[in-house]
Amino acid sequence: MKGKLIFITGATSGIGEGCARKFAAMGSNLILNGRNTEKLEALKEELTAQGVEVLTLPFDVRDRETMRQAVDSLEGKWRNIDVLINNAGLVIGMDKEYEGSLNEWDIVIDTNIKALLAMTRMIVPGMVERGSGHIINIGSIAGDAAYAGGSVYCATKAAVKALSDGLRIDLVDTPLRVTNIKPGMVETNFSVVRFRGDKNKADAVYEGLKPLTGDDIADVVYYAASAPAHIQIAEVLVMPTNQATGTVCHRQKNI
Ligand code: NDP
Ligand code: 8X3
Repeated sequence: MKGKLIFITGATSGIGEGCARKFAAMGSNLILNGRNTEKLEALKEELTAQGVEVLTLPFDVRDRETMRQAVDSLEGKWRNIDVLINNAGLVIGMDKEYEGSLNEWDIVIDTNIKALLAMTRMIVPGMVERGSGHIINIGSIAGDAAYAGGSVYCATKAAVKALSDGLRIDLVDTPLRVTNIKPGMVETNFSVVRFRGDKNKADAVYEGLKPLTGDDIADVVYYAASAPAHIQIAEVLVMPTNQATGTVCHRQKNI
């Protein structure tokens, strides 16, 4: 992966940040997206000090026009993206489908589905033209089955599965690869965002078990990206040892 160019959406935290560090450690160059410009610049400084090239591309992935301008602004070698990691995503709340806020769900749907699709639509044609590329979507175990209070989020991650599978079909006559990584519980800022900043509620999600970290998922993403060209890791479901499904896990008192 040395010298390859990796474009990561949502690189300012959690899984995306873990991926940035992992690929940089392996000598890849990076285009890093997120809305928090301060965090993006700090990460750029840290990773360029390790000898890789980093371009920050701050934009809100829900804003298609800004996304278009950002992608169009890429020049020369920065256009030759080898791996697109569609990672930016979130959930807000744990509301019932007949009670929650349509406005909040718009944010979730626009980020998790429409932005992922728009990034794919903008970046993949160049990959097809160059005859190489890998699209890695961060789906979720939540896309496998709905759980209480997860209706809309689960639907968005089911959509990520369908979009990944559909893209794989559309690219079957090319050397391009498509991977859907489906994590279970990963302790990041995800639950803090879900519970609208309530850290206690967020911490309770991981109580009594050892959750995965963003770095754990980055290792899986890297494994898929660095597999030999004839191997397409289509899908990976990865969860903590004490998690069995989206809703079944074992918690102990002293962890
Ligand atoms: P974090 O909250 O730690 O990170 C989310 C990242 O997405 C941040 O970098 C954030 O950056 C970015 N982001 C959110 N909205 C936007 C936006 N509109 N435009 C640009 N960037 C955006 O959560 P995770 O790292 O856990 O989440 C990453 C992905 O992993 C998500 O798709 C999530 O659904 C998925 N996932 C997470 C699991 C978990 O248990 N944590 C399990 C399964 C899947 P910024 O705020 O700077 O814009
Ligand atoms: C995040 C994992 O179980 O909170 O995608 O939905 S879960």
